[in-house]
Amino acid sequence: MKNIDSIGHVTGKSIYLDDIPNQQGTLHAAILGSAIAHGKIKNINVDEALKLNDVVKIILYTDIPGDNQIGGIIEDEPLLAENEVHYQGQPIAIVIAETERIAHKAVKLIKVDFEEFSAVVDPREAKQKGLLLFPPRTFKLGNTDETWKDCAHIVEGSVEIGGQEHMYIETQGAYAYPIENGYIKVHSSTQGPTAVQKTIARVLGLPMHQIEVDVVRLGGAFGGKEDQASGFAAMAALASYLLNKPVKLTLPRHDDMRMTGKRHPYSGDFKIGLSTDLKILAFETDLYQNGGAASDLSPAILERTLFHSTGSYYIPNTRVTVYSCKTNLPPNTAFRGFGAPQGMFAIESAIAKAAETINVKVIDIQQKNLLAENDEFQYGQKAENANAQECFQLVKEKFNIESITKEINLFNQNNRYTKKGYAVMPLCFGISFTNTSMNQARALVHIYQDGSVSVSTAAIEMGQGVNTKLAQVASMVLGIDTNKVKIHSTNTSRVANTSPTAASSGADLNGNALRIAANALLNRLKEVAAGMLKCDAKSISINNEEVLQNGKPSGISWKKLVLTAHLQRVCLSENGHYATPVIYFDKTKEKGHPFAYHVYGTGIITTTVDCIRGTYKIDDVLIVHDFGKSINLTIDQGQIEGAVVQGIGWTTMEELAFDKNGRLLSNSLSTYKVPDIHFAPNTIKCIPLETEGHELAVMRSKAIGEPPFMYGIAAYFAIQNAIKAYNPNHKLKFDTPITPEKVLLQLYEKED
Ligand code: LUZ
Ligand code: MOS
Repeated sequence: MKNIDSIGHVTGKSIYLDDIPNQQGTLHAAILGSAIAHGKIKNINVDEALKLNDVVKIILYTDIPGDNQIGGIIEDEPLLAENEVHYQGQPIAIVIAETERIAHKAVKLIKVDFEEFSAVVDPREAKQKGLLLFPPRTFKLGNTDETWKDCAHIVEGSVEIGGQEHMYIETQGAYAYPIENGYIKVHSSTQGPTAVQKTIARVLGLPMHQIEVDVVRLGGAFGGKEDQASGFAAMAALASYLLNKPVKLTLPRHDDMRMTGKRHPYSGDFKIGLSTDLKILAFETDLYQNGGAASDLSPAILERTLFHSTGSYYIPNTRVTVYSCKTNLPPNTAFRGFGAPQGMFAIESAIAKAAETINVKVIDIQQKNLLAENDEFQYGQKAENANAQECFQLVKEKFNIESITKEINLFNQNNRYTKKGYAVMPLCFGISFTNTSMNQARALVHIYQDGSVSVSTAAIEMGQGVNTKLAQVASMVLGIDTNKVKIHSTNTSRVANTSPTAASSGADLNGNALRIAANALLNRLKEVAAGMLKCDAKSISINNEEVLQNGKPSGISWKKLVLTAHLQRVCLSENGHYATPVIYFDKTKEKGHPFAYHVYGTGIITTTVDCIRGTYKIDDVLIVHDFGKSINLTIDQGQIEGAVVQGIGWTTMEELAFDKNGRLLSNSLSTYKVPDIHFAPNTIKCIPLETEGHELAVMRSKAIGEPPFMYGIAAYFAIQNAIKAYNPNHKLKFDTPITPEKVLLQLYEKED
């Protein structure tokens, strides 16, 4: 089935936030962000700005009627700066004007006197100075201290892992307007409508039921709108509330890049110990998460790093600690993978360095240590339906890794200034919010008397195709065509207390809630049909919009059945609730069963490096991936392609640059390069692993959003291997992103 949005998207008819027609009298907002990364605000002078025609109001923190606080997990983030600023771009004031242009012009006329303090941008430095956002956490399995003596090889090293700009096509924004009696409606480009509703209620000092948040779809999010949309929506709502007028806020790209947090850069140190036969016996790592100036989602992201710090491997003795370091960068936040990519890069680095030191093949260490059934993770859960080894073996066979190796070696012998390399990345990603309470969802389903069906859930459509999957679930359960099903906007008045659409779990959680609601309706309709046919409801089924009795056509259509039910005063609406069973986590012991299931896969990436220029081309991405029983392989393969390219971008070309004063240098698309179609790999081939899927995955179709991002890690090591082919002195480096500039330096580095 095609993505139900495909026609709308290619004809430009799909509605995004900015396509919502402005009401008469709509005002526009622009934000004054701090010019410096750290300092004291001595004075703010708005006189010149206010003199400008069509400027309506300038809002400071003193205008906030409720709490000046937007911290979602920890209360450490003001909506508008009070007396200090902690990152460049930190919102200080909101200008409201008749037009967007005037609002931005007025922003430039506001004068702020600062006393500038020195900034900290490096997490290791922050850690040394005792600047932590919250206490560190440690996960342990076995006993590393007692194991080192048994290791034949012990290798140590460190990693520097870069962050990543989300670069959603649609920037942050919101449109807020008063309805009546203090009730405010807000359209927000958010993954978390309830987070937006809650934040606005808090900032305005209102109960949540005075605020309705509605989301049709987003032009991309990638985690950047899980939490950070809330502040911007609160600014639009605050202005609307104070002025009793509709207010629109759309961040220009430049503001968005300066003001919003990104994927966390991490620094880290590792120590890995192996036996003579290449079994990893012990692994220790200390990771320093660059949290930025406020906690945001960092506590949850830190947790996912801990969960995934051993990658797809079973390591009987493990000790991992992650510190969340407070720096003068925008608060870093959720980004596809949510801390897992950084953890996995660290373990892959440790394995690569061990292979280099012992002088064996990386894939031999990888394959020897892959998770097997019932292996215990450092968080207590056991691997079930562990497909790690199967995926790895299949990749080797299906894509003939021996011939890839031979071809690359031959190429490298025959080409002096062009070198190829490849690397393999096995994947194991846990599905569920690591915060157990977030794993719940509701779906409101109405069957109208003409037989058409309306569905509302908490799922946000952000281009990933969740609405298409939801329509398929309703269609599969009710036995009707997908064109009978309309997936409506996500709205806090229809579906309340929503978890954000995140953690790859949007389709699982909302799809299961929908399945439950649709099943309840189906059972009611079966009773009605049984009454009409004077038979047992057990003999009734619905298929192709026809009522079947014992599998044979009964002559009753779906339409007729629905109308009859309505005339018999049977309720044709249902609210389904789903809470993932089985999962729990005990933070006092750091043990539990946090994930409903794991997604497995293995990817190979090959690359060609131009050894004169330092540039490179990603050639092929070859994957075996465990989709379970995919209900929409077209959408899932699309997610593989997008995630892989984004993952490659993260490890290769996307370089966030801050100066030592914490000012963002890579603040536009000309200085922050993201993959385009020319950079994208020549081929991305993905073979689905044949499995039965998992019962906790929606219709046994496994979660897809984040896991394939991490295949991109292979691009980094592929390039390292190509550099090694050119420069025999090269010692592996673990410093992402591996930009062409770094490649060039490493190609010609003499000694380490
Ligand atoms: N968001 C969140 C996430 O709040 N908790 C998670 O565990 C998570 N995992 C991945 C992506 N977003
Ligand atoms: Mo996310 S990183 O919002 O699943």
